[in-house]
Amino acid sequence: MKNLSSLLLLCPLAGSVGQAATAVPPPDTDTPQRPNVILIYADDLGYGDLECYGAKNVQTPHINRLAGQGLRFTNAHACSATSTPSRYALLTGEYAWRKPGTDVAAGNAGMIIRPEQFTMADLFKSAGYATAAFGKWHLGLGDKTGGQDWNAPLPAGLADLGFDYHYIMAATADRVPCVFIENGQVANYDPSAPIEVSYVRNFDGEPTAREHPELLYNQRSSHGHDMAIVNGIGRIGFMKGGGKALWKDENIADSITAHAIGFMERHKDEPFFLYFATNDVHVPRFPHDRFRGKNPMGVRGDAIVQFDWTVGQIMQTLDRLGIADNTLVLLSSDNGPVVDDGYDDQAEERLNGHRPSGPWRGNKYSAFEGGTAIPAIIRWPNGIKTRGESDVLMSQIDWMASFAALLQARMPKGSAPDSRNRLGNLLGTDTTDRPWIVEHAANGTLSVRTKEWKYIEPNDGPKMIPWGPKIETGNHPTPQLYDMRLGDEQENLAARYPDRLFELQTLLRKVRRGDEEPHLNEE
Ligand code: NG6
Ligand code: CA
Repeated sequence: MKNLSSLLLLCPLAGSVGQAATAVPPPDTDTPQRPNVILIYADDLGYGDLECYGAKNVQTPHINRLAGQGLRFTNAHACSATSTPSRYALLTGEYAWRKPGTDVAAGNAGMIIRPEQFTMADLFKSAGYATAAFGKWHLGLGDKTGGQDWNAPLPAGLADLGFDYHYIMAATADRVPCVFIENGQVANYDPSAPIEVSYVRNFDGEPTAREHPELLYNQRSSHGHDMAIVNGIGRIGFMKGGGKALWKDENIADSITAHAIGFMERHKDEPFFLYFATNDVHVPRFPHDRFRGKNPMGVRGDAIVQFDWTVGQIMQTLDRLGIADNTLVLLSSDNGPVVDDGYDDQAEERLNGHRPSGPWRGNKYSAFEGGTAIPAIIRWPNGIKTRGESDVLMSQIDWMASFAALLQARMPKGSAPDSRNRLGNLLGTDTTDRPWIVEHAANGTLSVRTKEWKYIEPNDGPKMIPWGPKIETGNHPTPQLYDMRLGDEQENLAARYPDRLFELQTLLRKVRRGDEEPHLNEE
């Protein structure tokens, strides 16, 4: 990062560098300018779901191009096997399992990241970037769970977490309220249809999906999702009102993409940070007509294609605005994949040999690798000279400290406590593996992964997810140790390598305790 620091010395007013300088080439053309950063964060997109990761039944040409012009990571991990904790860790640099209340959030959850915490958006904002969030939020809004008045400005929200602008869904598409929130207020608010939300009881006169499955004209539920009905789809939680503010699931991708493009156009002359979190490929999968019914795998395949289209739109915009070369695009997913996650969308029946988690055992929710192994692709033409593939061991927990290093910015003491600067890994200049990473399954089970080994702590949970999806949890009442050089997690070697087991158990104990910098014996 010598180049970047010399640039910053030349331009002490870092906030004013950015894209304004693209018109005037820097004196040393090898010197990258501070890039725009776009974090494209898919939902439930598995390691094996993209063509460039070996998917056969689905074409993803835009993401192929992105990968072809950058680095594709084959050993990258989300912090948790579900959304809320994974996003919490990504955006704060603190493992969610350290903080109570970070499990999969309801749509009326209060803010899970508190305003006083230093976030990834704060980091960029403090470095002079324009910052924005689009799409899936799922980290709570307002001060208290259930306390929101959705008909008025929310008293606390993303503006308190460093985002200058946001156009988001409060939680997931399968959770009420089914409206977009723009800068702390319901977008396109309809005063004739005041909004009420409850996760406890229904509102008088509102049909539920459980009692009126005949009203589910767009998609039926397979498990759960039997409360409010919006757009002919059953949801989690009860809701009344919304009127013309209610989203149509088929337009969600178009809508968040259009808003993100608008933001890029408005901020093309200054550095910007976009947290672009798609609804695809989470349930309910109900992509636009342009995509629906086209893929042999059914709507799950269509949703992957819609996601690829979205990525293409972002890339095209960067090209059109002339800022692609100095924009760092990092594409990834919040957790592993799932097929049937509660809607009768034929995702399971139509897989046709496709393996959403690629070679890994387990899926979303799981302690096995499929829970947290995710695609990760980075492209930054001005700053990344290495192209191709990298198998460096990587965790999203480190992206915050790595971005801080990229910006040459200091983070306040105590912030991002679990995040380490691994910028060299991201940019391909350093291929040293992170010595260990921690994975977090849906039931709270922790695992330690090194390049060679994986330890899953013992727990009494069931072998399979108990509520619907057919997924191996990875739970076992005794410790599990796998040699990852043998492929995936098949043969438990705990009894054969007690020293190795003990070493990883000790490491996990120290990480859990928050020891300064625990390391493995041989390091
Ligand atoms: C589960 C939902 C599932 C999905 C998940 C969260 C049911 C039966 N299942 O409780 O559909 O919404 O929560 O997914 O309600 S995540 O990717 O946002 O973590
Ligand atoms: Ca998810």
